[in-house]
Amino acid sequence: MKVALIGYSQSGRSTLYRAAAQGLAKGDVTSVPVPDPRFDAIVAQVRPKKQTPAGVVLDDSLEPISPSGKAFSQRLLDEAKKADLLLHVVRAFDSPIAPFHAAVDPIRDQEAVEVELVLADLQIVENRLERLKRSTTAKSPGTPDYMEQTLFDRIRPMLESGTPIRAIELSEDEQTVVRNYQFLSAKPMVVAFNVDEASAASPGPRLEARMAELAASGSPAFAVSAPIEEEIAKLDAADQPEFLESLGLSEPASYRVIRAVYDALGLITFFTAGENETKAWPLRRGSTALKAAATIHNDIAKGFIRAEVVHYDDYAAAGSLDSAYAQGKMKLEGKDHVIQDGDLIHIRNKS
Ligand SMILES: Nc1nc2c(ncn2[C@@H]2O[C@H](COP(=O)(O)OP(=O)(O)OP(=O)(O)O)[C@@H](O)[C@H]2O)c(=O)[nH]1
Ligand SMILES: [Mg+2]
Repeated sequence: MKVALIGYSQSGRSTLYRAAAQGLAKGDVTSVPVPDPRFDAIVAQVRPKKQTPAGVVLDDSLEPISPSGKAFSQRLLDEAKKADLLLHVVRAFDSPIAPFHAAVDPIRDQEAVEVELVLADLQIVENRLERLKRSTTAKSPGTPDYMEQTLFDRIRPMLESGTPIRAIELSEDEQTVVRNYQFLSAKPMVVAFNVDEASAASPGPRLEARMAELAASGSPAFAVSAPIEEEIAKLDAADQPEFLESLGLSEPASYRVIRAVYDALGLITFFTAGENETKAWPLRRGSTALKAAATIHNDIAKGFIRAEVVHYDDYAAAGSLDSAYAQGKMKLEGKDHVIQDGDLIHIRNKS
C-alpha cells in the first residue's frame, strides 16, 4: 500500500514526510509505523524480543506541482497513478524564508489540485469515449466496451462539473473499470493543511469549515505544523507529553494523519502477541480468518484448523492473554470468520 505525497513546491511535503517517519526516513520512500496505543500496551505487557508495528509506505519522490494555474506534468500524473492514496499537503503558513508562488491561500490551493485531478481524469474519459464511438462492440449490450461507454457517458458530466470519481456511486463492475484506468480522482485522499506554528491547535473558522466539508465528502483533513511535528518526532518519548501540552495538542498531528491514511486505505489491524515477536498486521477490512492466516504465512493458511480470537478490549480488561483465555474471552473461529479491528489472533494449524 503506497501513499504518495502531492502538493505545490515548498508546501512542506518533505518536512511532514520526515515527521511522519518518526526519525526512520530513508531516502524518499519509507515504511512509516502506524501509531497505535493498543499495540504499545500489548508490547508493554508481553515484553517480546522483537516488536513490529503496522506500517504504511510513504512516497515523497513525486515532483512538486508547479505554480497555480498550470496543468500537472505527465510525469507527475504517471507517478501519482501508481499510488493507492494521495496525501495532499497544502501550504497554509506564511514565511519570508520559504517563498511561495502566490499569496498564501490554502483553500484555493486545495481546490485547484482537486480540480486538476478531475480534469486529468476527464481527459482520459473523453479520449476513450472518442475511440469507443468507432467501436462496433460498444454498440452491443453486454460487451465490456458497451459497459465502459455507458459508465463513461454517465460520469463525464459529473467530472465536467468538478465531482471527483471517488464521490460517485459505482457498481462492482464499474469499480473494476475505474481501477484499471487508475483514475486519480478515484483514489482515496487525505489532506494535510500545513499551518503556522501558532495555529496548529486552532486553525481558524475558515479552515475548520473546509476540513469539515472535506471529511464529510470522504477525504479526512487535518491541520498540522510540519516543522513542529518534525521537532516532536526528534524528542525522546518521555519529553513529548510536556511539549505537546504546551502546544495545546493531545498527540502529534502526524499520528492522526497516518491513522486516517491507514483507515482510508481500507485497512484494519490484527495482532499476534508472541514472546519472540509481537506484531501488528495490516489487513483489508472485511477479510476472513483464512486471509489473516495467509497474511502471517502461506503455510499457516494451508494447515488452518481454527483461529483463536480475543478482541483487544477483552484482552485489556483481563490484563493478559492468559487471563482473557481463563475468563472464556477466547473464541474459536473458522476460515470464513470476518476479522475485526483489534483482534488478537493465534492460528491453530496442522504444521
Ligand atoms: N515557517 C514555516 N516554514 C515551513 C513550514 N513547513 C515547511 N516550512 C519550510 O518551508 C520550506 C519547504 O519545506 P519542504 O518540507 O522542503 O517543502 P516541500 O513541499 O517538500 O518542497 P519541495 O519538495 O522542495 O517543493 C523549508 O524551508 C521548510 O523548513 C511551516 O509550517 N512553517
Ligand atoms: Mg520536498
